[in-house]
Amino acid sequence: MAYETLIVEQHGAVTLVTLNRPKALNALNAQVLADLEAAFAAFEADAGQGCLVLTGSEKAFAAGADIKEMQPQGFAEMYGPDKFAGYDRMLRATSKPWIAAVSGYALGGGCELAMMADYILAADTAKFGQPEITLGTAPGMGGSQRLTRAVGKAKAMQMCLTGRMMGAEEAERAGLVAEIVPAAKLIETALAQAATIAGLGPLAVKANKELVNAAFETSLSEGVRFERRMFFGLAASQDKQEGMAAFIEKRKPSWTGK
Ligand code: DAK
Repeated sequence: MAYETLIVEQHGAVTLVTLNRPKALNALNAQVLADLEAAFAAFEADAGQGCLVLTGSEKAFAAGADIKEMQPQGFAEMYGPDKFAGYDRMLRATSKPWIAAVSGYALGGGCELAMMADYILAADTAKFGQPEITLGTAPGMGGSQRLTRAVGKAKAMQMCLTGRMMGAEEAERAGLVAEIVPAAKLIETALAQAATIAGLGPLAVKANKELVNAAFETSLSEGVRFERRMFFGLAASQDKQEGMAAFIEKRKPSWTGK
């Protein structure tokens, strides 16, 4: 399928989605969201695809929501159609993992989109920020919440209140990104990590994603209880028998997703 604002390619069991509005530094408008929702739905529905990488250009992952689209919009134009609620729908509907591979600017909605990923891989050129305050507004796609959980109150508050950007090294130190790689190696590294994930047992992959995400929504004791129950559930899967048998027999496991 062809998309107006995305380039979508399959690399084996990995879907690579590239934001493609170079003249607007990949600013997120209604068309980008519609395209992303469709591309993620296609990825989720395709049993042959196990992990997705979302990236932008060398200069910008995404420089935010499209300011030119938003400038004339008031309460009715946003609250009426519940502008950008599609990102929540997209997240809820995606049970398979996806990685944000960020090079250059990830600002405002761009930073928020990257933080929706299961993890962020950053080029050494990456710059993260929530500069909405400089436009007279505030984050609206989870930035104040996810950034605070990722880097803590002090840095999140400072970034939201001043609009300053955080470079890749600071972002890694603060826990916002999993790893920094040279910009020229970003896509190659992201695809390799995604291929590793896609090559593992799909039930275990889904369970691990669900478990880590549960840590953000539950108390510690409830989370640990949920984890133990999930572990028991996985014990009933063929893939768990196969994984352990393969270890004992010193061979590669053959996953069935059952
Ligand atoms: N929107 C629209 N166009 C943008 C853009 C943006 N966010 N960012 C850049 N562009 C466009 C520029 O206007 C310019 O277009 P032309 O003037 O050439 O037509 C082109 O991209 C190149 O940009 P620059 O000439 O500015 O490039 P520089 O290298 O000089 O600067 C920059 C790069 C990233 C520092 C700068 O472009 C910049 O500051 N951009 C804006 C960053 C920003 O403020 N982002 C936050 C946007 S507000 C919502 C939920 C969430 C949100 C909204 C609603 N709901 C729940 C309803 C999110 C809001 C935001 O993200």
